[in-house]
Amino acid sequence: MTITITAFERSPDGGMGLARDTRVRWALEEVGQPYGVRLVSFRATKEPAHLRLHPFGLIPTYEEGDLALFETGSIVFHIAQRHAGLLPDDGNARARAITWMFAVLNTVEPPILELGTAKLLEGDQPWRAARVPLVEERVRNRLRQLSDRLRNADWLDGAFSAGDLMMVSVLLRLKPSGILNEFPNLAAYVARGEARAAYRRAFAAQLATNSAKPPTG
Ligand SMILES: N[C@@H](CCC(=O)N[C@@H](CS)C(=O)NCC(=O)O)C(=O)O
Repeated sequence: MTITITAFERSPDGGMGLARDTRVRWALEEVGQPYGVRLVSFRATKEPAHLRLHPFGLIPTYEEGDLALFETGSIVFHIAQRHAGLLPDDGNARARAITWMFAVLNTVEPPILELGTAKLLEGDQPWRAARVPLVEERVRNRLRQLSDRLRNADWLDGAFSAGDLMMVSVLLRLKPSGILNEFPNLAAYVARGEARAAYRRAFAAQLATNSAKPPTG
């Protein structure tokens, strides 16, 4: 069955791979599933045709036959359920890997997104100077906890899983801030994720779309 995902025709990051289609591309590459990409403009994501696929007018979406999904957590979980390579066979190990996926989206990603909002979207607000250090400290706190748990392990719980794929994807957002480098084991963990052949293929595919075009800001 053909898989089609959506991505921005011009990612605001100009090809840094931070748009969320990259994590879906990565998951599909890990399990060896070919996919097509329908590129959409920011405006098109707010129009009825796209809103039928994604009620909140965001990317990415995922279509496979008569199945249409949105939300990267759900999409990556679906891919991991359908194909071998992203979730362990053992029931308890599988449940733990899924727990990590939830932890990424509910506990780790929110303060990281908040930092992006405080720095970029609210960058011209009078409270920025006071707010950014507060949010940075919230991010640091989560990273400290994650760093303590990971210690010197390669991955979060045994073999690489969808939990790692989601965690690395979210931590990558912190690279420009420098905060990640305060935690050498996490920086090395992210580098291990980026070094995976499947990630490199996913990154290259999104870059091929975005590098020739100026960022839209
Ligand atoms: N929780 C959603 C977030 C999706 C999301 O925010 N996508 C961004 C691109 S990475 C987007 O479409 N932004 C456009 C907008 O905010 O209008 C997911 O994980 O799929």
